[in-house]
Formats: sequence, structure tokens, C-alpha cells
Amino acid sequence: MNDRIDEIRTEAEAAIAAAPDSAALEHTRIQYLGRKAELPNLLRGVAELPPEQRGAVGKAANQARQTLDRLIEARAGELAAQELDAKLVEDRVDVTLPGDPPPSIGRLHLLTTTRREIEDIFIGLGFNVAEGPEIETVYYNFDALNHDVTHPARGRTDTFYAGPDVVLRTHTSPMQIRAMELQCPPIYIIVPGRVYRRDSDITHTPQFHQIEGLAVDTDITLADLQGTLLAFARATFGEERQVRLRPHFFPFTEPSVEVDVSCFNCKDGTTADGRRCPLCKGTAWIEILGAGMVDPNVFAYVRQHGYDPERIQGFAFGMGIERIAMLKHGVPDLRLFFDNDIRFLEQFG
Ligand code: 2U9
Repeated sequence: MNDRIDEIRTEAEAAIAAAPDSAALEHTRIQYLGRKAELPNLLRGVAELPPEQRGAVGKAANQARQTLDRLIEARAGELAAQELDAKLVEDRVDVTLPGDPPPSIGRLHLLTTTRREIEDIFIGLGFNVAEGPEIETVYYNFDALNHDVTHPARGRTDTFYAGPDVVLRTHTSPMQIRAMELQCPPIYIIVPGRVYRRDSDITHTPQFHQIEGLAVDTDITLADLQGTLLAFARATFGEERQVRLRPHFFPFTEPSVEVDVSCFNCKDGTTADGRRCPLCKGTAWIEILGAGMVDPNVFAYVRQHGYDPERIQGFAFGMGIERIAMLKHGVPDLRLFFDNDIRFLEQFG
């Protein structure tokens, strides 16, 4: 009987030592110490043995069980430590990795890329970028820009008033006045930004974006304006473009012009398949912006900052960023810029 106990113990010790993981070890424990295993059975049967055998067998079986219990406990500790180490390595979180699934990085709004492209063109021509406040005084938004007190844009039906003397700027032009107050001539700046007008229909939104330009020096002529805008038109709409200046009126420029670019969708107003061009309506020209020579009355407001209308001249221009983006990318409806429909936004940037 004691030989059999030794056999079981030797076999069990080998199995315990060889158990590759906790689950296998538990299996081994049940195999040798479980309810139906041979050794516990033997122990339970000790009472039925002849009295002279009981002591020796009971002792050997008990010792064997205690030994196996200890060995199993020790091996379980070892395996648990190994398994924890392996899990720690396997589960290590690299917090520098991108999230899973990787989040969309999004893209720039078409108005942002268009603004930046226009800025880059004028930076290449020697202009600096200046930005100013969206809430302005009536002085900077209208008075210093030669708007007569009766000018309709000054009315509450056209402009958002935030106070008796405070408006949401209706153009970025107030910043050109501020820039001239801060810097004597020569000055070459463009001013991008958000502007506000009380207007809302298919082709107008109460908030839109402009880029205006201002060049002031001692020998600026309308030819400089035309050459600058030709360079802009070619960089934006293609190197074959021409520009055309038509007489117009703006309060802050004299003379004033509206500027057209030759149509990039047709030849002489007729498309390749012989139809009237829908883009330029058969005129061969597309209006892109307004411009002119800065009115000497405007310089009078900043004369004390070095802008003597007798000594300096300047040109100025203004364009809507939405309009440029629509023409360049064939956007059919102004409101698409502000709907935030991902299906539109995804097509650009
Ligand atoms: C100063 C002097 C002159 C800016 C100018 C325009 C002509 C113009 C429109 C284009 C489309 C406004 O967004 S729009 O509706 N702008 O036609 N803007 S000249 O002239 C200035 C600006 C500042 C000190």
C-alpha cells in the first residue's frame, strides 16, 4: 500500500512541476487530490484496513497529501506570477499611439484654404497681412472711410448696431485706417476677415468674409492696381487670364472700378459645344472684385500719421472670399459654406 502511495506521489510531483499554466495545474490538483482521486479515496478507506496497517498507511497517505498540497500551492504562486508578468507585457498601453479607431483629423474649410491661397499670392507680391476687430466704431467703419452721413449703409436696416456708435464691421476697411494710424507710408497690406451686413437671401448671408488690400506709396498709379490685380487673377484663375476695369463708384476710392476677369469656362462667351457660356452669361467676363485709387478725403483722416494727400497716393481693392471660392470651385450656392454639411466640406481641403 505504501509503495502505491509513493508511486502516486512521484507521479503527482512530476505533473505539478510540469504544469505549464494555472489551468493545467488545477487539472492536476483535481486529478490527484480531487474527490474521486485515488489518494483521497485511500485516506477515506483507512478505517476499513486491518488495524495493524492503519497507522502506517494513514500516515504515509496524509504526508503525501500534505506534500502535494504544498507543492501545488508553491507552483500556483509561481505560475500566477509568470502569468501576471506576461499579461503586463501583453497589455502594456502605449499612450502615444493614435486612438483606435484613429479619429478623423478633419480638414480645413474651403473658405480657410481660399483665404490662405489669396494671402499667399499677395504676400508673394510684397503685402503684409493685418487683422482687426469685428466690432468697430462708426468712426472707423464709416466716417474715416468717407461715407457721407446720408449713406444708406449707415442705416439700421443695412448694418448691425451694437450701440449708438458701435457696429459689427460691414467691411474690413476700418483696419486699413487703423493700420495707417500705426504705420507711416509706404504701406502694403491685405486685411482678411469676417464682416456683417443685414442681408439674407440666396446670394447674401448676414456674415461673410472679405479680403481687402491697400497700397500707399509716393508714386502709386491705377496701372499699379491693374498690374497687381492681373497677377492675382492669373495666380487664382489661370495664367491665360486678362483683367478688365469698368468705372464704378465707392465712397472711399476715386476713381473707382469694378474688375472683371476673362472667363475661364469659354471662349468669347461661347462654350466648346457652341452654347452660350452659363458662367459668364455669354459676356466672356466675370466680375471678381471692386477697387480704386484711395480718395484723398480718406488720407485726410490720417494726414497727421504721415499720409499727406499732396505727397502720397494709394490703391485699394476688396473682394468676397466666398465669391472667389464659388467661382474657383463651381460652388452653386453661397449657403453651402455655412450649412456645415460634411458631404460638402469633405470635397475640399
Ligand atoms: C481704405 C480705402 C479704400 C476697399 C474697397 C471695394 C472697392 C469693393 C466689395 C467687394 C465685394 C465689397 O465684399 S464685397 O461686397 N469691395 O468693391 N473695396 S475698394 O477700399 C478701401 C479700403 C480701405 C482705407
